[in-house]
Amino acid sequence: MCTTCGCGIGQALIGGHALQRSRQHGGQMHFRAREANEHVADAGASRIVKLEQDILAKNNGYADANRRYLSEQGIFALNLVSSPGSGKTTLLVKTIAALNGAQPLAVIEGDQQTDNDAARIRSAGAPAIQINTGKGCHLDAQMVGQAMQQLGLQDGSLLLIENVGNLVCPASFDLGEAHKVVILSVTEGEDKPLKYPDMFRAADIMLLNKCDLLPHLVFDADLAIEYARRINPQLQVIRISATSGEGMAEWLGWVKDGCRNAVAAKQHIV
Ligand SMILES: Nc1nc2c(ncn2[C@@H]2O[C@H](COP(=O)(O)OP(=O)(O)O)[C@@H](O)[C@H]2O)c(=O)[nH]1
Ligand SMILES: [Mg+2]
Repeated sequence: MCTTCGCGIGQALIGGHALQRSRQHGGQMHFRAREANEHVADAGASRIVKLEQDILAKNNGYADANRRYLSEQGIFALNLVSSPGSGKTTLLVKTIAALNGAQPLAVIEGDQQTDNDAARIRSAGAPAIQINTGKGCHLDAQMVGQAMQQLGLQDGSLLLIENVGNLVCPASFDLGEAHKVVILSVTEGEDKPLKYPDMFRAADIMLLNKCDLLPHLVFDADLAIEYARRINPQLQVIRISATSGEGMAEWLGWVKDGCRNAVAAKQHIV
């Protein structure tokens, strides 16, 4: 359970044969105790829903401020979300190398502990701020706003935000980014979009990473994409390999278009 956002508390459904058997074999006392507990749980759940709404409303205020600032500076911000280990930092390092100084950019790294990823980004030649969320399972807009101030972003920059590796909570938290980019790697199984639909609904683009490993795995890439589009029919998909470079040109083209559009939109504001 998430101890910072309280996400999902009271919403769990526990089912299956084992539970039905235990209900049938449970005595009357046990059943009554369950009902009483359920009432307490209902009251608690409604308080938690209110708490969740308050947390998200507060976050949305900070996200709006971030978005306003980003659009006024012509900054294109992407929020990279995925399970741990799908290849976010590797992709960022390769993206920084491919852009080769032609595009001003900066990175905000989110992890529960360590500044390993920020160190990897700095070694690749880009400024990076590490946010450690401790028990927290996601970045929020206030943290990102503070990190943006510390970075002192140049106008017309690309801002790459690597969220905490988690396919659940980061879906709910708007950081003020232009797009959420969900990364699904081919080692994770085709069904993740169905199991974690909120994230695939919240994203505008999915990078199907580690495609270099497909010859060695039992993984149906077409099926994974079909599942993702079942959740989000508008989802754009690029098949990539951050290590072999497959699909990187298409990804970089998409990023550069976004940067150009952000700068053009800024000129409209002024
Ligand atoms: N084969 C293969 N491995 C990859 C690829 N991208 C990342 N990896 C590996 O996946 C592991 C996790 O990568 P990392 O970038 O740290 O993932 P993150 O936790 O999402 O930031 C590392 O061992 C990477 O070398 C890829 O495209 N192909
Ligand atoms: Mg990482």
